Amino acid sequence: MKNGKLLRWMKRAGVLLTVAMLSACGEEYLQSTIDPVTDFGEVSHNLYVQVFWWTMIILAVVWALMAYILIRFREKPGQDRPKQIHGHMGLEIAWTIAPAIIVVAIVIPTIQGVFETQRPPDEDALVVEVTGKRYWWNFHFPEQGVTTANELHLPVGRPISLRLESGDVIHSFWVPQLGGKRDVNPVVAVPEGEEPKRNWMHFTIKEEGVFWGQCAEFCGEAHSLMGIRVVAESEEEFQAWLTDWHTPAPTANAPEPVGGQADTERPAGEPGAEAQTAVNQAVAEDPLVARGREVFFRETTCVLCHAIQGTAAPGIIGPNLTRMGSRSTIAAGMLENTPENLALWIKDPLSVKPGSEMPGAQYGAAIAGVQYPATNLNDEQIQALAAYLSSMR
Ligand code: HEC
Ligand SMILES: [Cu+2]
Repeated sequence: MKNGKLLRWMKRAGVLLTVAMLSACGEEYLQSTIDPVTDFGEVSHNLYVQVFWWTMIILAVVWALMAYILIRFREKPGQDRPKQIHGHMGLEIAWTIAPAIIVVAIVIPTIQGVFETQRPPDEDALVVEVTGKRYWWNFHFPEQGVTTANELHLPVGRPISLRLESGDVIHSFWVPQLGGKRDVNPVVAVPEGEEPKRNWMHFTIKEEGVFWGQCAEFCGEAHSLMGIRVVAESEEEFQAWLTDWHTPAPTANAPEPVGGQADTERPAGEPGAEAQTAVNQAVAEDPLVARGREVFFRETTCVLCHAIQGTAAPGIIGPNLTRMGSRSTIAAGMLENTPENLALWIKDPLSVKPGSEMPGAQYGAAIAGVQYPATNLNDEQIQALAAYLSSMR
């Protein structure tokens, strides 16, 4: 390449690079590692910042030396061969000791950080048992008696300890703004009386917000589609969410016929009239929702795998669907939670998430070696199911 051509090419590349860099500004990054919101996240972020500045110092020193050498020792016209040297004790010592000091300066805070983030759980911490499964996340609050999936509500300003374990293969829990990745391992059997080894993760969240994460250990076909959302909210909002979870959504169960007189009208003023009004109001619910409830509990297999708190649905193979309508996404972050998308998911989950282990209308699924049949649902049943699940907010 001629010099002029090379220069033009470099100019163009420079412009492109600048445009690319500028266009990266101002975006919202859902999984940023450089914007920690917990003490745990800050430990690794501070380390990252320290190492960054060390490398910047090294870069500056190397470039400064290079510039000095290029100018100071450049060949001058008529110059003799420069003095030849072999080895320089002072230099050898300097370039051995300087990097050693830098390595020690990085190692000390690294080891401190490892111990700080691997400590035993705090006594008063809010414990959440996190179970990674192909390809979704189960979140169980043992003290609060709450089980939910994929969307984890947590309070800010309180120590939290996540106990990580896998229901099948190795996964890794990673919500970058909360902190580093941590392996989610299957629990290995131990002699009686011993506590099986599990990984923990401890942090206190400092900011409200929704923080996105992702399984970070290859676990199978839909590994990259195994998202996590952490909803960090105030203590009051978190308590309200717990209470909601324990209170069945108004549409979760069929309205109870009051006093066994559900279908006879009573004129106002007569005994039982008030109860009758209540029944009539309850019966006025969306017929599609009522139909969906009927399909869910009587016409298909959903309850084999899914539970809904406060109803007769007991399944534990798939995600707990309590207050499903209030989740913002479906299937570990794959779809926005709308009735249309729910219908799509129930009909044909593999079209949404290839590799998923939920059976569709036309095909079954194998979970842990057990084959579950296709649900064989028609579109009317599917629309109704979607309306029922959406109604539970
Ligand atoms: C054989 C067990 C099984 C059956 C039967 C089953 N599901 Fe699922 N379901 C799953 C699994 C496993 C997932 C998680 C899939 C994933 O995200 O990879 C799931 C996910 C879901 C989700 C998404 C939950 C979330 O947290 O986003 C909904 C909604 C759902 N199922 C509804 C239903 C309905 C309605 C039926 C009945 C027609 C049904 N499922 C039948 C196993 C099952
Ligand atoms: Cu994975």
